[in-house]
Order: sequence, then structure tokens, then C-alpha cells
Amino acid sequence: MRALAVGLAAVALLAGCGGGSGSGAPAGSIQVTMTEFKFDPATITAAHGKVVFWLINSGTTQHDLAIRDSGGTRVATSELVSAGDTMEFDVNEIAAGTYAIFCTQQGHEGSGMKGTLTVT
Ligand SMILES: [Cu+2]
Repeated sequence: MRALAVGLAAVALLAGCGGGSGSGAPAGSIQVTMTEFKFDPATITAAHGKVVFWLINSGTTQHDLAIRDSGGTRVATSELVSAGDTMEFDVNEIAAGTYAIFCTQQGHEGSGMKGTLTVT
């Protein structure tokens, strides 16, 4: 019964995200591939408002994607994505501006796991 309950919760989460195919990238999402130690692409442009990222961890360790504004404040952080996994990362409201993206895992940003997000 426990496995069934978890499965139903996952279905509810997917449905709550507005659909899509269910297994691939959500419609309109920005695909970002994470490896040691970079984001691809590292330079991202998005429209203000809600931004949906589709994170693909093609690396061999856990990564995440965090967003920091020009004042140094972290405005959003994804959950950790396990090696080989994918994850939708929704940022519900983001204002126009220039942001840094980075991985919060120890040493990753310093090793090059960072980039730029321009919101228009
Ligand atoms: Cu990382």
C-alpha cells in the first residue's frame, strides 16, 4: 500500500504542474544539463514571471541549481538532483534583471558550476 500511495502522490504532483507529456520536459521549460562542473547552457535568458527549468543531471554526483540576484541574495534553489535523474524546477515569480546561477554543493561553484540568467 505504501508504494501505491507514493505513486499516487507523484501522479498528483505531475498533474498539478500543468500537464506535459508526463515523462519529458514540461512545455515551455528551459532545459539545463548539469555535469561536473558546469551548466549547459551556462548563459540563459528567460521572460519575467514564472520560469520553469528542466534539470538534467548527466553527471556522476548530486547537483542543484540556485539563483542569486545582483545584490547577492539567493532567490530560489532547486531540490538536489541525483546523478542520472531529471527534475522540474519552478520559479514562480522572478523580476527582470541579471542573476547568477550556481550549484550549492560544496566546491561546485568554485569549480565552474555557475552561469548567468538574464530575465527580461
Ligand atoms: Cu554541482
